[in-house]
Amino acid sequence: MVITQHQEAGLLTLTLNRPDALNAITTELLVELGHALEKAQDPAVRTVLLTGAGRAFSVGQDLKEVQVRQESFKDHLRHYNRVIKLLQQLEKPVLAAINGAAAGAGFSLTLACDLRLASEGSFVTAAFSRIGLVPDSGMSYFLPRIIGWSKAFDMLTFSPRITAEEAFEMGIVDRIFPDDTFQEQVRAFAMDLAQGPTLAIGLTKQLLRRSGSASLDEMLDLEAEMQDRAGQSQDHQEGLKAFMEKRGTRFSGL
Ligand code: LHQ
Repeated sequence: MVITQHQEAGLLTLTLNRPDALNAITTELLVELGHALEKAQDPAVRTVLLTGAGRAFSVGQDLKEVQVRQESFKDHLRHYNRVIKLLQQLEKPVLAAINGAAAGAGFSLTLACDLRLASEGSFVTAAFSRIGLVPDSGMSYFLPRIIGWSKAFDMLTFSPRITAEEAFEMGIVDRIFPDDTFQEQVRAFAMDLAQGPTLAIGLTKQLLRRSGSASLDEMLDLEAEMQDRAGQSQDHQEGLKAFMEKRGTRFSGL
């Protein structure tokens, strides 16, 4: 298996598991990741964490595999695009834990997640321009939305290595944890999130996704629709009750 899966309470951790190849992405890896993300639609999964085994998150497309490819890049990219859409469509928070280098489509995978947690020593790089390619797997969509057009153009044109600290300052990375406690701190963060009001968080994610191309009128209508759904949830009842009783919440994600 090139994707390992571990479920603990509501937290599903998916690990890109080709550490000897710095988790370079193969078709097999994309197919397995797609299956795992489809299964993650199960309501018992309340948060998904995507990370890499060994010293890298992922160095992107396995450039050895792509040299012996049978299909066009356009055809090959359908495997990536499926995974990117699944990450976005999941109605629950999806975290990327960037434990080392995230390059090319490896970086794209992290951008399709809702939050990026980085280890101090990690870095990200677009990489595509260095081999004469254009960004893919959603990078040209997400990056300008996260950091703005000019900064995105700069990163995509020059492909510098952006340290975790620089990425944090640019808004690419949302949390940085020390290398030696990275795994424990990521786990604690993700477990905490998995016990949160994940139904409402999933609906919030949908709202943000739709706001990328909708008008204010459309968003106001959609907010009202989503608020209706959230308002009927057990989590809303629990939130209200906990507030009245002046105690902590025990959300179920239902
Ligand atoms: C690799 C790779 C790699 C194989 C390092 N493949 N071996 C999809 C499909 C269709 C069209 C094209 O687009 C795509 C999406 C893409 O992702 S295209 C972009 C692919 N990725 C890259 O171009 C990144 C290439 N790698 C690098 O720039 C560096 O390796 C980074 C900056 C990621 C890491 O640098 P270092 O930490 O200094 O490591 P290194 O460069 O020494 O690499 C270690 C080994 O890993 C080395 O092998 P070796 O046998 O010499 O130890 C590299 O050849 C190998 N490796 N990336 N993508």
